Amino acid sequence: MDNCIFCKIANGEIPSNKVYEDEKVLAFRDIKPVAPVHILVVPKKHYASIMDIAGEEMDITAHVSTVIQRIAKEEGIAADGFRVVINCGKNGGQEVDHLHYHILAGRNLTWPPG
Ligand code: DGP
Repeated sequence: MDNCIFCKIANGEIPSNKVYEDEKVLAFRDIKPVAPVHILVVPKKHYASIMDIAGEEMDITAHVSTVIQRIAKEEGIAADGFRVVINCGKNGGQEVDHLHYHILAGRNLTWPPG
């Protein structure tokens, strides 16, 4: 999508610190990390948010879960644990309107979030 920063990162127009890539997703390190490990997993297809995925395309969510498992093993964060966050909309604190999953790890994350 025009003028979408994560579309531009996904297609290589804007560089990123890449962690994993396949034909459907790109994972890269967050530019403003809030934890020692802060990775974003982004479907290459533009979905404005989790609410924008049509029922027949929902297999992307299973694929992202598989990618998250793989990254957790490769980053060495599976044993100590981590958090996966999808911010959605205004109250969810979503700033970039292209669906992305935050993987946060490397410190004890508090609950509830702010
Ligand atoms: P959210 O609030 O869930 O929409 O989070 C957006 C995240 O995206 C935020 O943690 C900062 C990150 N981000 C924004 N622009 C860029 C960028 O150009 N490169 C990278 N690597 N991360 C970005």
